[in-house]
Amino acid sequence: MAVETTFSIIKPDAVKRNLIGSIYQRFEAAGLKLVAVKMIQLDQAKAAGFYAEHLGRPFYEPLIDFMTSGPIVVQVLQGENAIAKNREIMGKTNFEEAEPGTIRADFASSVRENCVHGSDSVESAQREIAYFFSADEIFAAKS
Ligand code: RTP
Ligand code: MG
Repeated sequence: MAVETTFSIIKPDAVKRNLIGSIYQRFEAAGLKLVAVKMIQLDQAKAAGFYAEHLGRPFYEPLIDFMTSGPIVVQVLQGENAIAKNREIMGKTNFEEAEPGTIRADFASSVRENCVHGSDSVESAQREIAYFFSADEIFAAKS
């Protein structure tokens, strides 16, 4: 298994509900290292660019409204198999189908307000990391 980096968001619902520490604890307990971190507020354009793949879907506009509704925390996670491991810790998009013990099963309040985002492939991880972080903001060990 390779050491990978992946991109993660703690969404506005989780920031509002004081879940940043609980979610970070799960990343660290799973062996994922935080190598870049910041709190930001997305505007419409930045959120639309991030979710461009979903343009035209019925959930797109409410998703953009939700993602711009308050601050988020963005981070880069590094570890063995980090992309799949992070998706596993997050649980399925629909919290009602997520495995018990996953972030979404334990904390999400709806399909939309599901606490976290995680990259779903090597390509999306690269694109998403570059969308939020410059090279000098990332403290990842070079592999
Ligand atoms: P994410 O991109 O946030 O990591 O989540 P994901 O891959 O599990 O889900 P995706 O299909 O990429 O959808 C992106 C986000 O849109 C919201 N969503 N709402 N039917 C709905 O109301 C619906 N479907 C998706 C969720 O916030 C989802 O995480
Ligand atoms: Mg996705």
